[in-house]
Amino acid sequence: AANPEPKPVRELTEASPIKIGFAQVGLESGWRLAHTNSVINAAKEENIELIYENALQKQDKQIEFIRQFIASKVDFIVFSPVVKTGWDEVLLEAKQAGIPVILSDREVKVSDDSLWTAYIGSDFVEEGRRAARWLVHEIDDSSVPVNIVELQGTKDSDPAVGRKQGFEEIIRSEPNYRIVQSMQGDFTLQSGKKLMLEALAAHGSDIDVVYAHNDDMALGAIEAIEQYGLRPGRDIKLISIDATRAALKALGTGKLNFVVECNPLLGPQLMKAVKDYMAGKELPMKIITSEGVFTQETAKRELATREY
Ligand code: GZL
Repeated sequence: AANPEPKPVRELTEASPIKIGFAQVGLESGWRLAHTNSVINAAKEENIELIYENALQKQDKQIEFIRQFIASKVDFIVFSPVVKTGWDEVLLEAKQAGIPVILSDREVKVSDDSLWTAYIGSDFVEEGRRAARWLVHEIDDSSVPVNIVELQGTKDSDPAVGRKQGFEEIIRSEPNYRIVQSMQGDFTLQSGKKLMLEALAAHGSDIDVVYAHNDDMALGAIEAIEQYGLRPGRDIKLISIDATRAALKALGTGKLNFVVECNPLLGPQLMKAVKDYMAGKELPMKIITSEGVFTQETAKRELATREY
């Protein structure tokens, strides 16, 4: 038999539009601000009521907000989990309340994947691979030692775990590459600067490359390298991920060497998924956004049109 006609989840009226509870992870980076704005603007476009809460990168606050959304009987819970684990209990409460959960940007690791309905975001492992592939291609010499400092994003977060894994997967086959120091940051400019000052104190000009899990930490590292008296982008190469305007500008001035894009404009795809679900349509479990890379040559052209 043909697929049965999708049956709307409930009647939608002017007085009772779709209501989403959005427990945002924080406001830690330029990328996060663009992500938040994309979700808020897309909800407005679709006349969807969005309750936005900022959890300041604290898991217990995200859980608290999710419980508030369950109590106020929203139609959907949307969040970007600050870390991968520790969500089973509260997501079971959402499931028992019959409220679907959509993961926007980051994934969770739970015992039962029916606890979340869909994931919209990036392939973080591939982002890490792209960063390393460029470096290997750029250096193109297996005889010189390449000493790398890695600035990691929030511990146990989906992007930090994936970006580390992808980068290591590629440099593993390069015997002259070494991560001389891998440091725990939190995706903020301040953490990038602080960690880079420590790395410079320990290794100084032996550092050839900095691999930062996001632009804000790379921009902090640039400040530290200049404060130390070296030239970022020349004495030490820098690679970062996100591709915010600030990073593209640093590419344009030669202080960054390569940037892998991570697309924060997930709002429209999220609202489409919400409307499809309410119309009774099946949602794909994962919707991976398309994203590219930028070099010093391509940064300037991109800056002319980039909205974040
Ligand atoms: C990636 C996102 C990361 C960004 C950071 O999808 O979760 O969190 O790379 C942000 O800038 O803090």
